[in-house]
This record gives sequence, C-alpha cells and structure tokens, in this order.
Amino acid sequence: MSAQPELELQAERTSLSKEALKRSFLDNLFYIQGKFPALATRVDYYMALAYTVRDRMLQRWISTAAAYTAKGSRTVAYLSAEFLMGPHLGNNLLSLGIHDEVRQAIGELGLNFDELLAQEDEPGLGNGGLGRLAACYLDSLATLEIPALGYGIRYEFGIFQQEIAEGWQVERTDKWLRYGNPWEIARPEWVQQVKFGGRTEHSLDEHGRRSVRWLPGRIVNGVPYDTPILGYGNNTANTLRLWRAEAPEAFDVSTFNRGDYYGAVQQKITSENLSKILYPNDEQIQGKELRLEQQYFFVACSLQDMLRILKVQGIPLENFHRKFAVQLNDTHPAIAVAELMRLLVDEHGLRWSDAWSITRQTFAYTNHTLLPEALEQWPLALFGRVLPRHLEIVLEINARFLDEARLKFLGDEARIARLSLINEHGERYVRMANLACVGCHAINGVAELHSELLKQDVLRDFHALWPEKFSNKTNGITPRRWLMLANPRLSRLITSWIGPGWTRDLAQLRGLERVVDDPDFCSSWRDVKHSNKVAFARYVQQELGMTLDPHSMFDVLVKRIHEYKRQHLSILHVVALYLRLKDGRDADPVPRTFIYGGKAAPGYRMAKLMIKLINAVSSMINRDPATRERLRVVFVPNFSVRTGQRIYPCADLSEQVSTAGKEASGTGNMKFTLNGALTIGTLDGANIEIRAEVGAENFFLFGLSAAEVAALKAQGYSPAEVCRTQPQLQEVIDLIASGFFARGDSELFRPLLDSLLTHDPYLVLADFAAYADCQRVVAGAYADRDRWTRMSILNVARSGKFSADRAVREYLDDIWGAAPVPVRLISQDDIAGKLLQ
Ligand code: NBG
Repeated sequence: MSAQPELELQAERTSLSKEALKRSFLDNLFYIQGKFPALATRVDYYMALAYTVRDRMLQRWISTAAAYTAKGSRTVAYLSAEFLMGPHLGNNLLSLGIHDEVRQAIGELGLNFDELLAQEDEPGLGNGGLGRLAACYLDSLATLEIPALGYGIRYEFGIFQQEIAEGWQVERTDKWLRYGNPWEIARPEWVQQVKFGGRTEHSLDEHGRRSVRWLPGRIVNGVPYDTPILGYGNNTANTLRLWRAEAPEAFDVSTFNRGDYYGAVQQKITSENLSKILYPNDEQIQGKELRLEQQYFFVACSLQDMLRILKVQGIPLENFHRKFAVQLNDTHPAIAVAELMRLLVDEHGLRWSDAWSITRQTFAYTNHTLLPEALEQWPLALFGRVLPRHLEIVLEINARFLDEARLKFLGDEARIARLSLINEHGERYVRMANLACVGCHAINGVAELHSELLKQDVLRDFHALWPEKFSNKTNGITPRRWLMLANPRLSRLITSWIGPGWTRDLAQLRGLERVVDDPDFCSSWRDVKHSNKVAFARYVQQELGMTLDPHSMFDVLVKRIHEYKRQHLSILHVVALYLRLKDGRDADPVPRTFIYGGKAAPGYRMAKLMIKLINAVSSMINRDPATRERLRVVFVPNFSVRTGQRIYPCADLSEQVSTAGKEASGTGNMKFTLNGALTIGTLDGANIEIRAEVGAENFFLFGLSAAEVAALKAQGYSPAEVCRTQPQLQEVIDLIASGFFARGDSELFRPLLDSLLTHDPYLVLADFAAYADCQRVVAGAYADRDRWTRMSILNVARSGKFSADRAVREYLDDIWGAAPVPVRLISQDDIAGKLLQ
C-alpha cells in the first residue's frame, strides 16, 4: 500500500503519454515558473515545457551515469572551445520520440507549439563549422551509445546577434542566459581551481629528485554546468560539461585587509571575465591574453575533472590513457599536452618519461584549417607570463623532441627550425599546432583533400617524421537535426517509401534509388520542396517584409562571410545577370531568388563590406520593375542553427564556391545535399567527396583546382589582366565602381574592388567566367523539371557517407577505441532500494 503512491508519482513524472505530459506542463507552470495563465508569458510556457521534457531526460541521464560508473568504461573526452548546439527543445523531443505527442498536448491546451519552440534562446557557443561539428559528434556519440563527455566553456555571451541596419552588419550582445537555462544543471560540488601567473620554484625532494612548485599569482575557480545530450531512440544521455569562471570564495584577502574593498571586488570581476565572451574567429587573435587564459582555463578544469573521475572509479593514474581518449578540436585546447604533463609530473610525482608516454597515448588532434594566418601561436613572453610553469614544460618537451628529430634529419637545421615548438623568427612564439603534433598519437584532417594538403604543406615536416600518426576523417553531420527535425516533410516522405532505418543508418537512403523513376514519388518529392519554399517565403515576408516567389529557383549561399569563401564571386554574378536581363541579352531562362546569410567577424572590414554589397545589390535590384519578376536577392540576418534549419530544406541550389585548397571541409555543403539541393561548387574540401558520391553528372563543378590555383599563383597572376579580357566582368566592376548600388557614392566599395583588381588573393576574377558559365548550365538543368527532380533525389540517396555517425565510427575504430555501453533504465525504486540497503 505505502509504495503505491510513490510508484505512481515516478511513473507520472517520466511517463511519455500525452495526458501525463499535459499534467507535468501545468505542474511546472505552477511550481517552477510560479505563474497562472493570465500572467504567464510565452517564455513561461516555453520554460514549463522545457522542464517537462527535462524530467523525462533526467531518468536517462541518471541511468547512463550509473551504467558508466559501474563499468568504468573507456570514455571519449571531446575538448572544444566551441559547441554550437542550437535550440535544445525540438531536438530533445525528437530523441525521446515524443515530438508529435507534445505538439498535440500543447495544442489541446490551447497554445501554439511552434510559438513556444521559438522562445528558446539558442546557445550560440560557437562561430560556425567547428563548433557545430562538435555538436553533431556529441549527437552521434550518444546515438551510438558511446561513453563520452564534451568539455568546453560556458560563455555568458555567445556569438553576437547580427542585425542589419542600412545594409551594414550591426552586432548585438547575445544574452542567451537572460531567462535562465532549463537544460543545464550546475555542479558546484565539482568545482576546480585553476592557477595563473606567478613563478615557479625548483628544488630537490627527499629522494634527490627534482621537484617544481608553481606559486601562482592568481587562482580562478571553474564551476561545471552539465547539459544532458540524448541519443536518438535509446536510453543514453551523455554529458556536455561547460565551465564557468568564478572568483574563489575568499577573494583576495590581502587587498581586502588593506581596506581596499573595491580593489578586491575588482579582482573578482576580472576572474569572472574569463568565461564572459566567445571570441569571434577570423580576427587577429595574436596577443589576446584573455583568449589564452580561456583556453587554459577550460583545459585545466577538464583534465582535473578527469582525474577526479579516475579517483571515484578507483582507476590508477597510470591508466589515464586507458580510461580517457581525449580529442583536441583544433589547437584551442592544445595546451592540454603541457597541462597533463604538469599534473602527472609536478602534482603526482610521475617520472617524465612515464608521464610523456601516458600523455601521448591520451591525446589526438584534429586540424581544421589550411589558412596559415589561422594557426595559433602565442608570443613567448605573454605565454610565460600567464603560464610560467607551462613554458618550462613546453621548452623541455621541445628540447627532447628536437634531439629526437635531429637523429632523423641529420644536419637539416632548416627543418629543425620548422619543427620546433618555438618560432624563432623575430619575436619568439609558441606554436600550438606543433605542440599538438608532438603530444598526440594521432593527427587528422577533416576531408580527403585537406588531409592530403596537411601532409604536403602545413604539417609536412611532422608527416615526414611520423607518417603513421596521420589519417583523414571526413566530417559528417547528424541526420537527426539536419533532416528529421529541420525537414519533417521530406523525412516523412522518405520513411513512407523506404522505412525508418535511415535515421540511424544513413546509408539506407540508397533505397531511394530504386524509386527514382516512380512518377508518384517524384511528384511528392517536388511537392515537399515546394512546400518548404512556401514556408520560407512566408517567414521572410513576416520577418523582413519581402515577397519571394516560391516558383523561382532558390539559389542559396549561407555560411560565415570570408574572402576565401567568396560571397563576392556570387554577388558579382548576380550583377552580371542583372545587366543581361536589363539589356535583353540572353535572359536567364529561370527566375531566381538568391538567398544569402552569414556573420562577419566584427573586426573584419572586408567581410563587413561584402555584406553591405550584398544588401546594396539586393535593394537596387529588388526595386527594379524591369527585373524583379526574374531576379531577387535577400540577405537573411543572423544566420544561426535555427535559421539554418529553415533555410537548408528550401534550397534548390547550394553554393560552395570557396577557392580550391582553402576550405578544410565544409559541413553546410552536406546539409544542403541531405536536403535535396544540388551543388554548384569548386573542387574544395568535402565538395570533392560529395561529387564523387552523388556522381559528377549530378553536381555542377567549376573553377580552378587546388593544384591549378597554386600553379597560377606561382606563375604570377594578374587580376587586372583577367578583367581586361572579359568585357562582361569589366561591365560588372564598372557598374559597382560607378556608385550605382550606393546612391552615387563611388568610394564605398572601392576597397573591395581595389583588392580584387590588384591582388585578388582568392582568385575571384580568375574563376568568374567559369562560374558564370556553370550557372548557365544550372539554369538549363532547372528548366527541365523532371531531370532536376531526379538529380535531387539521387543527391539525397547517395549522401549517406556524410552522416556524423559514419565519421564518429571512423574515429572510434582508428583513434578512440571506445565501445558502446548500452544503458538500462533505472527507476527511483531502484535508487530507493540502494539507499535503504
Ligand atoms: C572549419 C573549417 C571548415 C570545416 C570546419 C569543421 C575552423 C577553424 N575550421 O571547412 O573552415 O568544415 O572547421 O571541420 O573553424
């Protein structure tokens, strides 16, 4: 009798039935938000729903933790300065399999489900591809039932919110935490201390061994905030653990005692600044002390947290690398190599050689860029000031490493200088990529071409030394968020023809090839795309007051704005089309809507000017009655995970037009393909593999290859010369230069045009003719409706390789060596039983 009500309570709080969900929702509105309907805001309703879902997640989370602890399982620790998770609510509903029930339940309560979803402030704790990749991999790890922890920083302000004012980008702070975050749980009991600055003291201990003490100038606490990451359709809930900086309790006692209360408070504020803000990328980061501090902060917290877990599970320190496979997502966490050495040698008394062996077997490094200016290095003086002990360790690692390298490369001091962890040209720098290469057992690039170029170019000396460390792991995306959640219409259609197996095994999309000739299927396929375009047009109408024609081709370019990504190549072509339409020369046979989106780093002037140019062209062209039926341009502000989910499903054409050899992989390209867009693209990054998978006949290729780019540059490239020989291009440049798009201001776009005409570092003009020709081929193909539909279906059918599940499996097989640990749900009764034992 007595256990009965508890049992019911338990079932009620975790039940997935519609009625139980409704009751929980009202309960949470009442007891958590403290509101009744007359006073409740939409945010209150969103929160009530979020907590309703969270209850259902917690049972999985606790069960997962119990299973992992009991087994002491090998765990993947993914260290990343960025996790671009996107809105949680929809994805969690999908993982729990209650999306439809909840939609219904909310509807029956007289509320609008989509409106509630829209209330969530998405955690934009990343810049773009790199952070989103981390998020996709967490999804796959949980879905594959692999014990895994994501470790990063809980930035108070994520990537800025972009607004457009008079065509210019304006940045607004991202206050994603203003209403609280229902998806996280703070774990102050697992706080970690992080030291900064000060000096070191070397001495001999009682056994005559050298020992080092680090006497820091400052200590900052790291408080972990945990977010559960559900697997799709299983009981796994892994953890994303993000660190927030906090001043230690007794803040700066000495200052305080001197009566300098405000001075002491100032110290506290300075400490907490550490996790204040995410640095936008593509900016000069050299010398930004706070960024180095951020990197060390989250790495130090995370490694100490791993040591804590080791202790709890009774695993000896010597087995650190057996318990944890630690992946460094780019060089941002590379300081971990020196920090683990410090922890093992200085704090736990291991011998250097033993510690080094553990360290090397623990870490693996993923490189994400070929741009030389993006390779992180820290001025040695700054590094030594912030991390005096780590500088000593880096120098020691370097001395031992260079001794070893000299044996292999006798007398080749130029190569030794390139391998060195210290850049000795002029001001001395610590090279983080070199530290990562030396301290890791595995190094990978993120697409085949990128991995090859790493071996030939950026990391060639390391490849010559340790070819066996290198491999390729082509990026992937999660089909749960990027197809099931973003494009429910297409998902339903696919499932109705080939069953639901593709959601966990994306290769099964191949089954669509069997029905590619079925007229019913093809016409439903077209209907889905059309409905998605109608939905997007409605959104643009609401948000921007602009009318789009869903019958026109949606030609889309969304990603960070950067010269190497060449948004300007695309917009120059729009101007060329406009000119052709205006004077009646071979008018483009299909009406087009060009859709752009993306953020520019706040300090990147050229990128901001590119946004202004897109908007300037948009506002002139859209107003011109002579062309507006055939040509429209829209810039969608604040491109984010949320807007991405709206945009990918409505695209007909995906623009992937970076200069060959510059885009490491790209992942947006995969999201478009998976949603049935065809690609116009260069032989760059993963485009090459997409083309190989979908078939050259289903891909619009143009432009110079990476080898041709290199050859042209070597031979001496003159953009002005290109312009002289191409009257069409010259006309486009002249029109922009005349001030036509800038109310007669002929100066506004001059920096952009000057750059193109004098250096053109990314070969925009060199590729222009090929791009324009290829766009003509695209237009021809689109005019043949049935052919286009077939190509679209085949793109989706053959996109299985680009699942993050495939990518994660490759990491597991070649690098991480972790195995699935299925989770059995435990109930409160099980726990109560344990307590009473
Ligand atoms: C980016 C590359 C992309 C790649 C993502 C994910 C950085 C430093 N690199 O091409 O530019 O797809 O990483 O690997 O953000």
